[in-house]
Amino acid sequence: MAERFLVVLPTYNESTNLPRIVPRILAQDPRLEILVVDDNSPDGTGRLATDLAGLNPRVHVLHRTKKEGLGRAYLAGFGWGLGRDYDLLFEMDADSSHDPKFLLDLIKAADQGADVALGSRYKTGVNVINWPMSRLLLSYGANLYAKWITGLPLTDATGGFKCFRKAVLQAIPLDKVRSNGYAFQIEMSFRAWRKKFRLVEVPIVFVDRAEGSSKMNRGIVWEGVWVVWWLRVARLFGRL
Ligand SMILES: Nc1nc2c(ncn2[C@@H]2O[C@H](COP(=O)(O)OP(=O)(O)OP(=O)(O)O)[C@@H](O)[C@H]2O)c(=O)[nH]1
Ligand SMILES: [Mg+2]
Repeated sequence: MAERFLVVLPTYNESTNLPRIVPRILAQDPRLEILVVDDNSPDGTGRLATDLAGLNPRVHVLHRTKKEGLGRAYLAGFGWGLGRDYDLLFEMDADSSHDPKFLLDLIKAADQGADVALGSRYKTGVNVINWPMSRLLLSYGANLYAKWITGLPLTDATGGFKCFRKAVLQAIPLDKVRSNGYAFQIEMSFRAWRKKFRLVEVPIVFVDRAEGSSKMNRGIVWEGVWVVWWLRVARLFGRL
């Protein structure tokens, strides 16, 4: 059977961005489909997603009742996609920070044997556009910290533009994944790495969102601070 790919696109108040990004994703490769996972956005993004799904059979939507964070949205989307037997499952932001053209690089890395292909902002220098220096330092520092504590061999462990081979998501006990913000990205990659899957980073350029507002908050940063220690300890005791 022909290969099928699913881009899981979590949204919370992305009504300006969603209708722009969807056709750009679909144009990259005919094997790509999209699952919008909307947490009942007050700005009506969910209704827009339903409309887009009605117009194109390659677009699907999962409505959730309340905002539960990025990690929960992805886990619900992965469950949906695994149940429908997609071969590759992608994570991608809907806020236009992730240019759909890099999907082709992720697909290529998977074709060449990567089990997890990860878009990296820091593999070839610093490829971040329009972030204030404070935000860049936070992200860059968080990555050094995560690498130092967990040993995860990645230049960008907190990035959210990724491609998982189906077998990886089947091997990770998704009901045990506990983190939800940027730490969710670290935890997923860490679990895949511990299970000896092949992680390959591909360089991407990240552009700060032009529309809508950031959902980043202090709780998300603090979660990252302790989750890396939990991963390290769990690894020490052979729990991961
Ligand atoms: N369904 C769902 N989507 C979310 C939630 N939080 C963030 N998102 C979406 O996830 C994607 C990435 O979010 P983040 O990058 O963490 O947040 P952000 O608002 O883009 O913040 P920046 O890192 O400042 O760009 C965007 O498409 C958001 O709309 C949530 O709780 N539920
Ligand atoms: Mg963003």
